Amino acid sequence: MANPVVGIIMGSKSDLDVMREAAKTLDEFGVANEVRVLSAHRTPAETTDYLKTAVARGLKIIIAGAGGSAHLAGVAAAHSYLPVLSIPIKRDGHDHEALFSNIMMPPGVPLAVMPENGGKNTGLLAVAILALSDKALAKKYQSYRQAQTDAVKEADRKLQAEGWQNSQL
Ligand code: RP5
Repeated sequence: MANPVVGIIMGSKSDLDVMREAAKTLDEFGVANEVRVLSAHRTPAETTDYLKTAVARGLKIIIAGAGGSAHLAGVAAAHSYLPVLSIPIKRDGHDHEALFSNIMMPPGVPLAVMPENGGKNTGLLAVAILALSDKALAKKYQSYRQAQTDAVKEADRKLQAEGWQNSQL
């Protein structure tokens, strides 16, 4: 995508199912993004280079997803002054090690740690941050949020009208 403002990086191709939700969400809001597989431990040189050039290339936010010991988000925060939103990848048969690793960042280098496998909400948070300085994007984001409010109010209105015993909600 031309002139990306959000860089989405993941430690392995096996993280893609989660990370594509972030990319899809950004696409839906028309936020230019790029998606890369960059591993903190398997491709450290490429990862470092990507992060060190991120600001010069116009990126404003990094979204980083990794599982296991999940170093990638911390490395991203170390090599760039950009805000880093971390998605801890929770794999089947594994525990919460990525989440715990990410939330244990010592004071001084912040990570915004999102829900495990929370690709969609992480994309939305990136939209909300960018919307602070983009009125058109802010309008879209507000409409998106309002649509959810309207849907819940409509569901409640129907429930009250039909009664929970009969409702096909
Ligand atoms: C991490 O290890 C990756 O982010 C991935 O979540 C996990 C497993 O990687 P693969 O062995 O599936 O490549 O570095």
